[in-house]
Amino acid sequence: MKRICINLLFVLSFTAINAQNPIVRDQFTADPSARVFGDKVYVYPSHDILAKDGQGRPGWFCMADYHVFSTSNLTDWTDHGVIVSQNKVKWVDSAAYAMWAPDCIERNGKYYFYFPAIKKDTFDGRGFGIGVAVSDSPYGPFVPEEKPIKKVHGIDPNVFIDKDGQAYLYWSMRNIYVAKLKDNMLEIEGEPQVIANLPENGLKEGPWLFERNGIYYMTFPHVENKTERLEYAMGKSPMGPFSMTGVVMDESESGCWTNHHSFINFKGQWYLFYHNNDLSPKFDKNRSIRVDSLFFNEDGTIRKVIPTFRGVGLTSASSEIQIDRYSAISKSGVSVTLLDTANTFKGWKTVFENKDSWIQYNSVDFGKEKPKIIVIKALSEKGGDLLVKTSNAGEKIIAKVKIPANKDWIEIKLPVSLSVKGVHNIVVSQVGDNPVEVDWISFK
Ligand code: FUB
Repeated sequence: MKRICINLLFVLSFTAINAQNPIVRDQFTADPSARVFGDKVYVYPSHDILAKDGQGRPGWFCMADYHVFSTSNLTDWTDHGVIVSQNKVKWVDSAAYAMWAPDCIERNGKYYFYFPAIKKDTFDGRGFGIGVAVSDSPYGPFVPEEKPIKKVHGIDPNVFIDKDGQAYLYWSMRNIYVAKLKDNMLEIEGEPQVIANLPENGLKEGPWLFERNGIYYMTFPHVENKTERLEYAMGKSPMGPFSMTGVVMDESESGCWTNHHSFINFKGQWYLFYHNNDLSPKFDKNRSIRVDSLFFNEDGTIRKVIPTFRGVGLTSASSEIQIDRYSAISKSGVSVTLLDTANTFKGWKTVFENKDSWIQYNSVDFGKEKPKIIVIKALSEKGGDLLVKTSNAGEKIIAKVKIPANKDWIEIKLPVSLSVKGVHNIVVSQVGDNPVEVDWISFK
């Protein structure tokens, strides 16, 4: 009976979340460490919350626990709930709310979750330490070690296991440090070393080390100008030396001061996970994680990633397609705004203001069954007209949609005029003179 209840609780803690950027829309998430375990991608982010009185430092990051999210298609994400929280770890000062950027890695069937937090005074002085919690599965339950890792003082742990089986721990505290991990994955061997040849001025943090074709990439956020951008250095060994090579992602347009990232190769494609303050435009300590595709040049250098709203993965035609997470947009006449500034978790809407303005949303999967009905959630005070068409494989009209005059949101359903199967890019354009707002479109 006890086991049935526990299993039931576990299932109830799942939350399904859809794709596009940001990938988690019902809570704030930051510092995404993505990992491929088996045939799924797992993301271990920090969990920003809005601080209440007495929770940590006012106006600053506030984080009490960690969730893990998983997906098998990079579109449908599952929230597995809380895996570690500050009040369940003996060495952590649970008044600090400083469970900053974590990482997780698998070794011999065990999952090691590394996390920074502020220590209680009783543990070798205050300040940030890095702890480990261990589990038999990627989504827990994780059991935290009683003490933080000895001789490691800092934040943003990252673990890399080389082809010869040697594991390395990287972390930051002004500089970026590295140390070999012992086989138990819980202690370091020898003394931490500073990674040399990285920029001397401007904060560096959030290291992420990966290897591709014999090249070791030391990647990290760095404040070269006013806010963080993602940079990288290349080397021939996990401990360096590395040579500074370039920029993976420029500073965010939103002005979000931090960025923090990870790289994965999933089913032959490289992806960059990072964060921005999409759901909290006025307070950049409440962030949201994103993912975009990443490509290399022939010489192993990384092509700069331009952040997108569309993100990655296919979007099912039968889901509520958020066209405001667009792939392309006309130069004028159309804009994207929050549906409700008092509750940003409600997402965004597309506002068509001028005739001929348009928005394009790529990779909609119509599957094998041709849809018969299009549904559009829209609002147009004077009544408006939209055209929905495919943009790849020749432009074809899917539906002409008349939006009746209405002061409130309504769902308009009408038959589609084109049979579409498979994956298509779609374009929605304004063909009438009156403004129209769209929340989502869907095909049944
Ligand atoms: O999330 C708190 C801190 O902000 C992280 O540890 C840094 O990398 C930065 O993203």
